[in-house]
Amino acid sequence: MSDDTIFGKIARGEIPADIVYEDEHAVAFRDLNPQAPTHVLVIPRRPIATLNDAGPDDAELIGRLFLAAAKVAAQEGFADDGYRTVINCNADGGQTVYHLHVHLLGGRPLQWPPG
Ligand code: IU
Repeated sequence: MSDDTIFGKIARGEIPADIVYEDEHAVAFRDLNPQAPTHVLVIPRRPIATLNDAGPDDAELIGRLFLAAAKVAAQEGFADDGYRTVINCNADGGQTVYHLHVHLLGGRPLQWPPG
């Protein structure tokens, strides 16, 4: 599957990002327009456009993205205080980049519900 999104380029190392964690399956980097003191995006190296495009074979990979987010939360020092992980899907979900990503937001109390 081809992936010409900016996140695909980051995953392949073609453009720089402020990477805070990476492994064989995932890359986590700081959001350029942070909505909290820490705002990190965790992406799979393998391109999946939206959560709707994930299939049963992606179940483990998606679990790994959330485990990576928890690792970054611990790294950033707010795991015990708390944080939020979220995947936006398609237009009404607010998705703007079509390479699946988990937002990790932390470092301040977060409001609920989101807008
Ligand atoms: P969304 O869930 O697709 O809306 O999230 C996209 C995020 O990617 C959003 O928070 C942007 O600020 C962020 N972002 C980025 O960090 N670097 C980029 O080059 C682009 C978007 I384009």
